[in-house]
Amino acid sequence: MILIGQYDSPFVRRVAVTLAHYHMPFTRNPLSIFGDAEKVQALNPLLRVPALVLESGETLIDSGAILDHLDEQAGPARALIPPHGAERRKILQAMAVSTGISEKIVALFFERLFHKKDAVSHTLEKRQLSQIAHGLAHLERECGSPWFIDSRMSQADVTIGCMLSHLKLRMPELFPATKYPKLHALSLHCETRDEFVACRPGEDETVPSAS
Ligand SMILES: N[C@@H](CCC(=O)N[C@@H](CS)C(=O)NCC(=O)O)C(=O)O
Repeated sequence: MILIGQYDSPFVRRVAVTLAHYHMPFTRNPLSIFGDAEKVQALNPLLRVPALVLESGETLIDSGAILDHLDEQAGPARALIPPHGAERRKILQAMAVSTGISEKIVALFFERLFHKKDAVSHTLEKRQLSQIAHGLAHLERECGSPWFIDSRMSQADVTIGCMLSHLKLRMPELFPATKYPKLHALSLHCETRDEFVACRPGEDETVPSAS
């Protein structure tokens, strides 16, 4: 399998961490959504990462759909999302909030990157900052210890861990330790795991300047 995309994307990274967790071998093509736009769009009409090229040559897009396939391959006993029940619902809800926060961080980052300071929409910026803060407060309230659902690592941890590392990379000022102590502990817990360490963004995996 070939994973397309850079590890500074929380969506790419959660797929990579999941592949590593399942010990599924893969290689990576760290195409940039900016520098390699034509190549990325040939794989995904939406010009987004991640994409995953399977052994069969089939290409999957969207991290949620890719994770669904990986869980199916791993089987219900190993899957990071249980096949049914209250735990499954709780994990899926946490993932929905977490990916929603990541979408807002990416949108806000691009809003600031591609506009001159006085051209940034402060109405939109205020709304996005509120969505991020309320999303984080919700996850902080719901978070267990040492994992999100207390006893065992799930896809909620992978997705939240990758969302938090991306937030710390792009806008650390939005994540004060005193305000979100449980999420800080969860992030540290995740980042000591082998599968997270194996998928840290390299120094060359950055977004280019807007010019
Ligand atoms: N729902 C998608 C979101 C993927 C996404 O937004 N990826 C970002 C990188 S962090 C991207 O490629 N953005 C480029 C764009 O939308 O123009 C997923 O889960 O894969």
